[in-house]
Amino acid sequence: MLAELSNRLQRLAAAGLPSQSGGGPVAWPFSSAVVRIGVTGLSRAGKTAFLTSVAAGLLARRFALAPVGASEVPVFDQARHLASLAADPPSWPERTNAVSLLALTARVPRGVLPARQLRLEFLDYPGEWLIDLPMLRQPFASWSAATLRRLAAPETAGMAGPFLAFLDGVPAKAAGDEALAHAGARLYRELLGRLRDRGLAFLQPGRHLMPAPGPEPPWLAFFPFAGAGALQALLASRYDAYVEAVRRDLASPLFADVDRLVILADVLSALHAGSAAFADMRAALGAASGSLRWTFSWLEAASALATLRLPPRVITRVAFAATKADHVADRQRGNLAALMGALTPVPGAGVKTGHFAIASVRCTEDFVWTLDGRPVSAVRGRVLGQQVMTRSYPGEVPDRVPEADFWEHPFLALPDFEPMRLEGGGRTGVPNIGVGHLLDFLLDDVL
Ligand SMILES: Nc1nc2c(ncn2[C@@H]2O[C@H](COP(=O)(O)OP(=O)(O)O)[C@@H](O)[C@H]2O)c(=O)[nH]1
Ligand SMILES: [Mg+2]
Repeated sequence: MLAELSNRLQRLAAAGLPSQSGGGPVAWPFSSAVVRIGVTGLSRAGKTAFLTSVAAGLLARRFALAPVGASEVPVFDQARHLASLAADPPSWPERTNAVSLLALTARVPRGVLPARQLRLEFLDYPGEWLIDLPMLRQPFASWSAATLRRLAAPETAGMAGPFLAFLDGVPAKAAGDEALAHAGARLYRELLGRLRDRGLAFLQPGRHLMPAPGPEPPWLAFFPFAGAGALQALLASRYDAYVEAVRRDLASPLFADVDRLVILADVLSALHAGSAAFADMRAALGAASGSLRWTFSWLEAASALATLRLPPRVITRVAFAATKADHVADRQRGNLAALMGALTPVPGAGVKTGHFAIASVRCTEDFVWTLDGRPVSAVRGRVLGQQVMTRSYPGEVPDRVPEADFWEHPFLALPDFEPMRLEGGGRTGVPNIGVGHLLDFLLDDVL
């Protein structure tokens, strides 16, 4: 316990740097420091591509992959992901699930002081799990009411048919029957999967879509229900257990030690998916950003003291990044970053916030395309499995949340581009847009 406490104290002192003073270099008394960066975003937002590119870039400088010790989090498989990108023809890293950890170290020179051992830990954390944050402040009854209200909206009501029909057949005072609970949970989970495939993002509970590793706990078998009998009580108790697990997760060293955060979102695909999906992504980003405000209650602070553990560190820097920005030309990327800014809530004072448009793994080059006699800034690249170059101009990226008339002209689908060929197996890094800029923002005080 004491060793753990002193360990955490040392980490706090060494790495929990800027915030209060508004940033700026801090004199570090210790000869080693650990900085943990959470990288989050919904499935397909581009987390794996981002981490692969970041790691390749840092490895090409003075960093080395570090052992992760006795960590219980699976290791981010950098070598395999980079090998996919370096293959001929290049392919995208395989889909990954749940959490993983990438650790890198370097000796950082410090002028007259002795060089310091810096350890960067990047935590690949599913955004689906952060979308559960608002549930922490909602009892089962109000969560159910809000969720059922959203499902009844015209955009989703059609897809929700089987689940809503099931609910219609269940009496409000139904008995707490296990088979019924499971049938409802299964229908609800299938519905969440369909809504996700439609491009919707604000889907709770997130662990239905992105289960934690290991056997499924029985309390996952719940669904929104507005009744008032034994079934309602059973579902409510499961909901409470679920929320408790979310709370534990956030307070665990895994997430609680994160002091910087990168939130990735595929904003361009949301523009293509249409206004409902776009509004939904905005709600999801708002929910996930709740983690920035995550602070311990007094009760938790007291119990932290009692167990000699420090309350979690506060997140001091956050980068919101729109990914896959190589789908639009350079001229549009400023708008994309501005749009990302318009979509994300302003965190509290003391949090340094930046908005970016990045491509972790660049696939295209810019070129001027003459469409209907008018020159437009477009991009071209090789589509997966094809030999010829494909041109693409999905549309004009708005620099703010679009007005209703924007949706009258569809924003086109993004082609599945193949990554650019890597030189030397990626040993000199991965061609990208804006990743270095983002890292400077995130780590300029420690690098
Ligand atoms: N054009 C382009 N596509 C990207 C980029 N990053 C990711 N993608 C695409 O998005 C998919 C999902 O990315 P991935 O990193 O696996 O997302 P994750 O589920 O958040 O880990 C990839 O397979 C690519 O097709 C990028 O920088 N440019
Ligand atoms: Mg992944």
